[in-house]
Amino acid sequence: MNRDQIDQSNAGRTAAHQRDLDALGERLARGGVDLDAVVERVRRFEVAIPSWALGTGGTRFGRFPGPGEPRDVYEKLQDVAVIHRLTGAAPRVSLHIPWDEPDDPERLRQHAEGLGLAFDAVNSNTFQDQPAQARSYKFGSFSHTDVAVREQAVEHHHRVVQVGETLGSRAISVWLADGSNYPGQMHLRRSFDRVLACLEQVYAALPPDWLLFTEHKPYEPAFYATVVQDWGSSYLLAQALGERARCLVDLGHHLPNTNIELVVARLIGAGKLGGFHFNDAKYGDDDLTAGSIRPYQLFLVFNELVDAEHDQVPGLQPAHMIDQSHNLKDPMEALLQTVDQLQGAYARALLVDRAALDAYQESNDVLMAEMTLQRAFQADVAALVAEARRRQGGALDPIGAFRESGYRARMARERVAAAYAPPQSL
Ligand code: PSV
Ligand code: MN
Repeated sequence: MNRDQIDQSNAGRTAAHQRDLDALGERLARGGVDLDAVVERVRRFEVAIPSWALGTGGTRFGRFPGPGEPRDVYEKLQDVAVIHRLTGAAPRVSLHIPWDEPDDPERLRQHAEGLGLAFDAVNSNTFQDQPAQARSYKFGSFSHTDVAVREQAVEHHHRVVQVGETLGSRAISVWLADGSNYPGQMHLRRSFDRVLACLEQVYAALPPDWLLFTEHKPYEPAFYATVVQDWGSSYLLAQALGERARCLVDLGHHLPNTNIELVVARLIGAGKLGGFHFNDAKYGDDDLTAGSIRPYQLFLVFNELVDAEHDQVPGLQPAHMIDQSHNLKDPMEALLQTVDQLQGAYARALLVDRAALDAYQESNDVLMAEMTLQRAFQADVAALVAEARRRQGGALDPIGAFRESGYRARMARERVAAAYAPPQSL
């Protein structure tokens, strides 16, 4: 994917785009909104691509790989570079270790740099056993009753941080599968204390400019009690660890009907919002494309972020990361669609008339307060987002340009389907 291909793809779309943009600009100006200022903020929006989302995911029933999928971490970076070129908004990769552990981290860092990419948070994995591993995580890692298992898990985290340092990462995301399937199996208080004690060791050994993110999840694989099951437990851990420990909100990690924007607001208020794993869900941790099932919820989450920015809440710089599993869509197309959805939700949140909303809230004008949000949510921001991408050197229509480029077909020829099977995403 080169400059010419993007320019060519944009050329045929420019005239119609300009007309749409002018119409939107005129409509926004009537409401006192400067289109250009909003475009500039959307232009600066960035999100990290997870190394585990470039290959087809799967369910426990099967996986249906597509042609031309990446076979190693270098090919994954090649795909991310294409996504970044098309969107101008995906300059970082979040690596899962050991799934995508590089043989030579320095070489991978240089390779990424050559592609215009860098590394976001590194992810640890103590939810699976690895081939040469001495002890099993079957009954937990940080919460395990056997101190030797806990030590092994802590050691793994030290290694992940070490790899991340070479890559230039500045954070580690810790999601633990630890939990129990049956009442009585696990001591509910002691298991939490053991997790905290292990995290304290990881936190104490972090480089001084690093953050530690704790990620909660209510169930799966543990079906009775997960140790870090909700934002309350995550907050307790982050609070006990210290200033550089924050909570990570994966949008798919909540029980049905949880008000996720309220969770986000609480964490912002407590100074503990570390970042996001963006995705969407209908039932559980479905890892679907962001905005595909509950677009209003995604908008309301961004509304909390923009509102906090507007109030200049100190120290708020949440990491934007995607965590999805693409079982049916071409993973690259699904990621292009996701970046667009996130930019769209952000753009709509920027259109909220905050002064009016404040006034309606103060005067208890329920209907107008709600309508102020809905007006922004219902705005057609496609041209605005396309313009932000164009100014970043990206494509007006990333999926159109991707299909026209024939990239996937070329990869299908070049990446001969060796026996490579990416790890099944959880
Ligand atoms: C767990 O379901 C999770 O959300 C964690 O972030 C893991 O790192 C990721 O999925 C693995 O697919
Ligand atoms: Mn996640």
